[in-house]
Amino acid sequence: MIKTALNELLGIEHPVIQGGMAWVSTAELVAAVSEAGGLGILGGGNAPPDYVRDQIRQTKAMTSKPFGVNIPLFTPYLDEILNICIEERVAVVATGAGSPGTFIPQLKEAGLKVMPVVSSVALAKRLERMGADALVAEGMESGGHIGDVGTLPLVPQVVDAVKVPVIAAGGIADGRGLAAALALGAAGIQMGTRFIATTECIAHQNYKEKIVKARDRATMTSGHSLGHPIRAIRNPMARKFEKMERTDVSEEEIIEFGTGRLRLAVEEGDVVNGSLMAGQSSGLVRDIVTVKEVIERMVAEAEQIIAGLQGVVA
Ligand code: TUI
Repeated sequence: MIKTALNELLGIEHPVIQGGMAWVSTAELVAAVSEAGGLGILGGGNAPPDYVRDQIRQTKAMTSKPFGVNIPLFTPYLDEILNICIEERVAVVATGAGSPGTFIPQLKEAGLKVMPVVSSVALAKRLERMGADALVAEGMESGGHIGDVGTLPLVPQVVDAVKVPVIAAGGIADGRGLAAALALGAAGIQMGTRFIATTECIAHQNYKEKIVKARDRATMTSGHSLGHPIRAIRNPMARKFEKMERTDVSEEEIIEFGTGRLRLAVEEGDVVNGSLMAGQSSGLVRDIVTVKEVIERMVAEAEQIIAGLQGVVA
């Protein structure tokens, strides 16, 4: 049993969170994670409000345990989705890709917990002041939209800067990562990539297999010139995107080229033209197993490591 401030704050058994992933973390995955004692988070992406409400209801039908909804701040439906989360009494609202400062009070008044993803100390401090209940400190090892600081230096700096529980994310896929995160002062971890390679995740089998086959240098970043770097598994699509950025293709054209690529990979399994967003932890993922097995293995491994470390102190 690994118990931190996070277990009580979120009403969960293990301090293990499944990061919200657009098109990937649907009701099936989210309910499985929450049922297994972690916290599942629905990926809002830029999906329309009806889709999000339907996913919330489907998740509720599969689990009575707490779960969250991730709202990326670039969604064109921000107000509607916030209202849906309040109406549906979702336990936790997670945010990403921007600052949720202005709407934290309305969510808290409605009794929801707010757990933003941050990739800098400055934003962590600002959001704690504005009422965030916990913060996910996400390093650039993560998949999808990323910041520019690595997990190992970012997490302890955020821990030093705030009092609320800090959740480490980016580069974590097993019990070694969980033990390391706790050693850095984190109250728990969040993983995305590891949860894609599970039987419950609805992502196409081709996507899951790409993660399992990936080794240490399998991912690359692109989108730096647009101000929104993205990490994904290196494939013809990612290479072409990066090349377009280095030539004089207009920003609009590049954005249009990239639109819909994640969904193409997740739903059609197109590993050539789709965007296989995944983190550097892909290299650590060796099998496709159930969510329960991922969590149980990880917690058992971390417990063993932590107990074994006693022997290192002379
Ligand atoms: O949000 C993510 N990762 C994502 S979102 C996403 S959806 C997408 N779909 C298609 C194309 C592109 C994206 C895929 N991956 N992670 C959380 C995260 N948030 N990482 C970094 C940040 C972040 C960055 C800047 C949070 C706040 C921030 O604030 C800037 C400011 O306003 O101060």
